[in-house]
Amino acid sequence: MYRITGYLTPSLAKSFNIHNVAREAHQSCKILVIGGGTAGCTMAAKFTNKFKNAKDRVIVVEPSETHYYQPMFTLIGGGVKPFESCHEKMEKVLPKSAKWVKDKVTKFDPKSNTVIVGNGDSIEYEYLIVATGLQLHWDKIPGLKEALKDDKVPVCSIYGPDTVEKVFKIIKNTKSGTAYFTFPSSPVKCPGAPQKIAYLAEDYWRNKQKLRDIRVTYNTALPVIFGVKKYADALWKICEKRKIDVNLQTNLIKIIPSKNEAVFENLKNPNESRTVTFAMLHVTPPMGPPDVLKSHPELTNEAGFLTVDPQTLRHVKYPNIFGLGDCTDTPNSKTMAAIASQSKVVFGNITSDLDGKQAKETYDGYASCPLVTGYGKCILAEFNYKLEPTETFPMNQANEYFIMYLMKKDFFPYLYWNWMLKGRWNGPAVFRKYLNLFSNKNNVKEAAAKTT
Ligand code: UQ1
Repeated sequence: MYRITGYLTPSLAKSFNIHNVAREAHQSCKILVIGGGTAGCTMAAKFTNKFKNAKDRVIVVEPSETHYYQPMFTLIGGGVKPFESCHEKMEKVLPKSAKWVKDKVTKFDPKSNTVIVGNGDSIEYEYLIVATGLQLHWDKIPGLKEALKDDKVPVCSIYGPDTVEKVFKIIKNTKSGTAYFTFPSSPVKCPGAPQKIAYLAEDYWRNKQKLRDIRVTYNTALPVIFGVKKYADALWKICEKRKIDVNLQTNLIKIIPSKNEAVFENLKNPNESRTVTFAMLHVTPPMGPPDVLKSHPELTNEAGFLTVDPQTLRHVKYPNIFGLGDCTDTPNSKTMAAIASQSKVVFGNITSDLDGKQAKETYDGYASCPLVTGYGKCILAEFNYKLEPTETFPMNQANEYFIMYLMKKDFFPYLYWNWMLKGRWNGPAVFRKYLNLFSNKNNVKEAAAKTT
């Protein structure tokens, strides 16, 4: 068999009558982006804008046909928004002048600045941006996959495009018994979402006057309800007032769909497990880095997350590799708002490198989480690496506000599709600085000053 590396396209191969050719094309670009999710699309947009849409300077490797606005999944699960509101064709969201390689990466070769994709093609880069996101491990909980597929079993999850539509159907059908909402013992994307859906379900049953017969429990593997004390205090009060039972260090390990039973382990005492019968079970699946990162330990930490400097987001070993979004080992909360801030840092630092200047953008760990606490209510949590609140608006954001709910429902999606995916949204740091001139949030003022 011939092995042709170079410029022989399949049609040329056909016209030369060469068969059985292992086609191995080689391409090269200035900026190679791995992943067409939020982080990948945003970075591709920023660089195609910079290169004034010059063709093929930016290549994006992404196998999926569809791009999802995942923050909408909570509201779809709560019956507030239709499924149609959360997705778009990948070809429509990737910048026109970026080249889309519709394949997945199978190998990183950072020493030769090359990656190999599924069909064997190699792509050489000057700068590599890794934005693969993380992987959902539905199969790590025995019984979960079959329970999700079975319409008669009240098990659901807002975490998958294929599973999210079942959530509201189950909320509507639940009449009596105990509803369990879970949070796994792994890093997760949007760590607020597992409890947001619990609040929405509880509010739905409250409005329908079903709470006399339904008990709501939130079961988290974590030792806290939320990582930032200010918001955790507010959330504990909400749970107490609304009689939502919170079980900490409680981890779902198994589902028995035929009996509507779930098994939880007690992480304080791993030999102890408890089997319960559920009226509804909302599962947040365990998550982890994608396999392709796990198989490249020179790029990752022990768990398989890309090792980048937490401030500059530059890879710790390879200076022309950057990472952002859910695939990195930085200790921020994995949210879309975090990506908005990170995108400015990655763009700024690569641009400085290209211009021969000192790279000086730094990321302070900003993340934010619109914690929907019911229909029409939301706490807008904003914080940094130090878990200090870094609030944008001149009010106490630990309180529930209707305006924050409206932002979550209507403004952030608009911001995302029209600004962020076009490379024009860097998070609220600039607004925070000016809006806080009118408030006495001193800690916020200091944090805002540091982010500019
Ligand atoms: C944000 O920037 C963002 O990205 C578009 C989100 O994603 C959906 C958010 O949820 C939030 C809260 C922010 C932060 C923005 C402001 C104005 C606080």
